[in-house]
Amino acid sequence: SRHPIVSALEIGGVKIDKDDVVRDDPTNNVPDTIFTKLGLQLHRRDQHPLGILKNAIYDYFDMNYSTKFVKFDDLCPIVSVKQNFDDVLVPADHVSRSYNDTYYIDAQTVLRCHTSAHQAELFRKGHTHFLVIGDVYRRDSIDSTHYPVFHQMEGVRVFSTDELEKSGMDGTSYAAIDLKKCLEGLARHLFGAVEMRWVDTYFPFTNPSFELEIYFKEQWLEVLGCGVTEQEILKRNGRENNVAWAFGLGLERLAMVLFDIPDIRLFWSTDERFTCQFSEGKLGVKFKPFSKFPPCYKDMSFWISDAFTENNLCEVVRGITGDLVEEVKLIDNFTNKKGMTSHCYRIAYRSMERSLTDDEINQLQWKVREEVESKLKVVLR
Ligand code: FA5
Ligand code: MG
Repeated sequence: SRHPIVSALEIGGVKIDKDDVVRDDPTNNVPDTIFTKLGLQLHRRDQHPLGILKNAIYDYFDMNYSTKFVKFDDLCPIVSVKQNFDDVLVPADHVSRSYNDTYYIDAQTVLRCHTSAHQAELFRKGHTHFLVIGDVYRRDSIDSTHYPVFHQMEGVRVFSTDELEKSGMDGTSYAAIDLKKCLEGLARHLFGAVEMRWVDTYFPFTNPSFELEIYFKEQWLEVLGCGVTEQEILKRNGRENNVAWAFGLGLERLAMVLFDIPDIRLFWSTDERFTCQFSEGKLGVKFKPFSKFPPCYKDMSFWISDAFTENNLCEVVRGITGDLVEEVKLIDNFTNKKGMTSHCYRIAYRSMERSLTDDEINQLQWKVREEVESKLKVVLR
């Protein structure tokens, strides 16, 4: 493996023993491939595109606000279910809480799926202007813009009652306008001119809520979610009379646009031909692909069972192929007269670093077929 296999590590003052984490516990769904990512903290490397981007965002906030945004980039990614979900008002039946979407260490402990997991505690500590940067974890689909470990930056600003009064506006409208201004300014700071648009959306912890999309490679790419903080969160954490905004941005997504990085797997590459292209403080250097290797496609059809989910499929594929898988895509889906449903998935294999042999790919595909059948209780066709 290219990554250090750790058995014990300490992050943000919390000690984690691998033997405690990866064990035969039905409430634990953290595979080894994910565990080995803990503690790597790509966002704290000043030469890495994510570190360069983080520092550029820090600069923007330092330059534009007289009140300093306090920065946290070393908070432990292992958090309680309460921190990750309850504290930000995620309803008890929300899909994001499921074992299909989130990595659970045990029934009460998860790998944070967003940096919003730290909002409540930082409000309680009295912070009014803060940024939280960290690795976050999600069971998700596989393509060039999704990876099960990625990085987010949370930004939160609490307005003083004084400022709100002076504005003469209602607090929510005032905060929403200020939030959009702040993030549009950030986009200009990072990109200069770029095509972007706001989309209304829903988050349990903000109202109203928005997403910002940037036009990249002939598509709209979602780069962040944000909104005006739900009053209930402020109230519970000692800010009864305040109004606040919050955003959570996907660092990889922004870095892909900024540095022209075509595939999210590259952020994990230790290949010098990747790493040597970036240097501290240099924003927007365009990445030059060291060579283009062709993808190889393999299709696989099976009758699904009720318990089948695409996230489970993706995890099996990722577990076998590691970063050699580029995309897993449903290309056919039908139900026969007996009510049996068939799915056909197309798997794209491609290495970012070398060309793969037919033999190598065929062997991977056979292993994938075997494990998909045995682990996911589907019937191959
Ligand atoms: C959130 O995670 C909210 N916590 C953001 C937020 C914070 C909203 C504060 C309001 C207030 P969402 O699930 O949409 O939202 O993720 C935020 C961003 O993370 C996305 O816009 C995207 O840029 C990035 N992202 C999401 N999933 C992935 C993934 N699998 N791989 C890479 N980036 C991802
Ligand atoms: Mg989203």
